[in-house]
Amino acid sequence: MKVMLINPKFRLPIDTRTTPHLGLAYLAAVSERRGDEVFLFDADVEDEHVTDAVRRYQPDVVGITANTPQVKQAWRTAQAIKSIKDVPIVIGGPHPSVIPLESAERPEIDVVARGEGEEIWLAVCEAVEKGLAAKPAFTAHDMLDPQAKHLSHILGITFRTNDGQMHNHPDHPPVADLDSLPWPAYHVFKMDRYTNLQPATDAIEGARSFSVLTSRGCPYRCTFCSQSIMPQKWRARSAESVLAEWRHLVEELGAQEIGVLDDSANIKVDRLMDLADLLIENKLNHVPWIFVNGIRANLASRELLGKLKAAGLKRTAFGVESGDPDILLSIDKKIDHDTIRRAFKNAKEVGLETIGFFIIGLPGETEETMERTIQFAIELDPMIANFSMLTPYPGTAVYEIAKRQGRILVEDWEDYVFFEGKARYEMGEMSAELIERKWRESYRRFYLRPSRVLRIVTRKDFWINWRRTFRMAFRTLFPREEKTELKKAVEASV
Ligand code: B12
Ligand code: SF4
Repeated sequence: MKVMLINPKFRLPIDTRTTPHLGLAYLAAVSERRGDEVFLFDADVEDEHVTDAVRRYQPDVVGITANTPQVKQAWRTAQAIKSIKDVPIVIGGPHPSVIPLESAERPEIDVVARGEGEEIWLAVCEAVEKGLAAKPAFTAHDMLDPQAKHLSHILGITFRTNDGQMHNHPDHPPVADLDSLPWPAYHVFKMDRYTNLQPATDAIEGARSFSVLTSRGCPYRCTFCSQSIMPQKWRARSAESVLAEWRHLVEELGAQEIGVLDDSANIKVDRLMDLADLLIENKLNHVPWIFVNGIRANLASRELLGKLKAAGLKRTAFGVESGDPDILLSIDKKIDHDTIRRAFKNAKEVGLETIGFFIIGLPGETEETMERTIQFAIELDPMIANFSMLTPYPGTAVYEIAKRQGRILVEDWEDYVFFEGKARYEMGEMSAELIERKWRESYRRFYLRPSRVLRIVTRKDFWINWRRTFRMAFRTLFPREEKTELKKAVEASV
C-alpha cells in the first residue's frame, strides 16, 4: 500500500532549527516494516506543492501531524488533498490528541489518532488495506460507512461516520515494549535539507544530525507542560537497544551529532550509566551528543554527569523555569533552587556545556518574581539561557488557570508560539505589558553582560555563524512584521 506522511509547513518567526520529525520517522518505520511504501512530505523543506505531490504519488492513505500552531495548516493541507482525491486522511500529534473533536468535526479530516501513534496508525492502515482488497477504488467515504464498521475495533481514534455520528473510542494503551519498535526511518527524509541540532550555537557544515528517543513519557506533571497528554507512565528502552541504534546512526548514517529528545532521560540513573559504559566500550563516544530538552536536575549527580561526559555528552539542558521559590513550588516541578544550583555546578565541573530553560509570566507572577528569574539565570550562568513567555497550551493545567482566573489574549492556534515577543494571557496584576517588558529585559540583561559578550565572541562557532546569530537576535527582539509575512507565505503554500 502507498502511504503518505506529512509535516505541515510551519516556520517559526525566528531562524530556528529544522530537523526531521521524529514522530513521523517512527510512523514511516512501522509502515515500512508492515510492507508499505512510504512517501514523507515535510512541507518545511519541500520545493513541490503538496497537491502536485499527491497527484504524482497517488497515496492510498495520508497521515498528517500537528502540534497546536500547526493544526490549521494541517487542515488546509487536508482540504487541498481532498480537492484532488477522497483518500482517507488521519491526523495525529499533540494538538488533535488534546482536542480530538475539533479536528474530527472537520469534513476534510477522516480520523483523529490520539496519543502515541504507531499501533493506531498500523491498525488504520490495515483497515484501509482490507477496504482496498475488497474494492480497489476504496475511498474515505467508504471507510466511514456506518454499516461497514471498518474502524469499529480500533482504540485511540475519534471519527465521524457518514451518518453524522461521532465515535470517540477509548484510549489505546501505550507501546508496552519500546525495544520492539523499529528505528526511525531517516532514509525517507531529504536529510541534506535540515539544519544541525542547535544552529545558533554550533556551526557544523552540511551536518548529519539525528535524534534519538531512549525513553518516552514523564512521571512529573508540571502545570505548563503539554506532556500531560502523554501516558503518565515513564517507559525506557534497554541500554542495548539504544546502543544498537546509536551504532547504526554513527557507523551507517555518518552522524556528526546526536540529540537525545527524551522528556526526562535520567529517571533511572542505572540505565543511563549502562548506556554510557556501552558507548565508551564500543568506541562510539567520539560523536558529540546533547540532551536537547533537559534532564531532571534532582537526578543529575556529578558521578552520572561525569560518566555521560566521558560517553560523548557535550551539552545538557535543565528546566529551571523560575527563580522565585513560591512560583517554582506552584508549578509542580518538584524541585528546589539549591538542587538546581548543584546540578549546574556538577555539569560545569565535569566540563559539560549547559542550557537553562526559564519561563516569564507563570500564573501568580509579579515584577519581583520575574526579576528573581532573571537574576537566577545570571547566577547559574548557563552557556545558553532560553526565556519563553508562558503560552497556555490546551490540555495543560495553566490553560485552565488562565481561562478561569485570567484572560487569554490569543484566539488563533497559529499564534500559540512562544518566541514572538507577545504575551499570550494576562492574569490579575500581571499585564501583557509587564510580561513582554520583562521577557525582553531577560534576554538583554542575560546576553549583553560584558563577560557574556566576551565569552560569545571568543567562540569559534560564533564567527562561523555570526550572520545567523545576529539575525536570530534581531528577530527575537523585533518579530512582528516578519510574522505577518510568514503567515501569508505559509497560508499560500497549500
Ligand atoms: C523536538 C521538539 C521540537 C523541535 C522539533 C520539532 C519536530 N520537527 O519534531 C523544535 C525545537 C523545532 C520544536 C519546536 C516547537 N515545539 Co516542540 N517539541 C519537541 C519535543 C521535545 C519532542 C518531539 C518528538 O520528537 N517527540 C517524540 C515523537 C515520537 O512523538 P510525536 O512527535 O509526538 O509523535 C507521536 C505521536 O504524537 C503520534 N503522532 C504524531 N503525529 C502523528 C500523525 C499521525 C497520522 C498519527 C497516526 C500519529 C501521530 O505518533 C507519534 C509516534 O508515537 C516535544 C515533546 C514531546 N515529548 O513530544 C515538544 C513539543 C511537541 N513541542 C511543543 C511546542 C509547543 C513547540 C513550539 C510551538 C514551541 C515554540 N517555539 O513556540 C514549536 C513549534 C515548531 C513547529 N515547527 O511546529 C509542545 C507541543 C504542545 C502542543 N499542544 O502542540 C511539545 C509537546 C512540548 C511540551 N511538552 O509542551 N519542538
Ligand atoms: S516540564 Fe519536563 S519534568 Fe515537567 S512534566 Fe514536562 S517533561 Fe516532565
